Amino acid sequence: MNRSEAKVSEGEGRGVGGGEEGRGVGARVELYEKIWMWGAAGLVVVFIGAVVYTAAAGAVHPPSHVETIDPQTARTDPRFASPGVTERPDGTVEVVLLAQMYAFLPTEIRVPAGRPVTFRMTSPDVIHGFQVVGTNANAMVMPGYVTEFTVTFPQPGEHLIVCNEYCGLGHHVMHGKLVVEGEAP
Ligand SMILES: [Cu+2]
Repeated sequence: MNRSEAKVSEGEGRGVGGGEEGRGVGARVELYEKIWMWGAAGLVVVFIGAVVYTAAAGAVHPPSHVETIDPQTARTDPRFASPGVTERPDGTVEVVLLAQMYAFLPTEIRVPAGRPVTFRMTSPDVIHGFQVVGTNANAMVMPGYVTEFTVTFPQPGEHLIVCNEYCGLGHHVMHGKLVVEGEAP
C-alpha cells in the first residue's frame, strides 16, 4: 500500500488492525509541537495537583468556622430556632442570624459598642453574603454550614447590612440594619 491509498482507508486501518500504517497517517507531529503539548499537559497536571495538595495537606475548608447543619431543618434547629441577640455570661454578645431569600432574620440587630460580638449564621436555602457596610464584618453564609466570626464595633452608629452574593431575583432587596449602641467617646 502506498501513502495515498493509506489515507483513503485511514479509518478502516485504525479500526481493524491499528497497525503501523494506520498510526502513521496524519499523525506526524513536529518536535516543537510535541514539546508544547507535553508542556501544556504537564502544567495541567501541576495545577490540578496543587489544588488537590492544598485541599488535603492545607486542610482547605469553608472560611472561618467549620460547623455543619442541615439546611432543610436549619429554621427549627435548636441553634437557630430563635434568631436574635443574646448576652453571654462573660459579657460578650452573640448574634444568631438566618440569611434567607430574601431577608436577614432578624432584620434589625442592636449590639453594644466596644464589646466583642460573635455572629453565628446560616442559610436554609442558597448562598448569601453578610456585609455590614462601613465595617470589616463581611462573610459568606452557606447552606449546610454555620458561619461564625467575632468583631468589635468601636463606634456607635447605624450600618446597612447587605447581601453581597447574588442569591436570586430578590437579591437587591435583601438588606438589614445594624445599630451599634453606646455613648460616643
Ligand atoms: Cu443576595
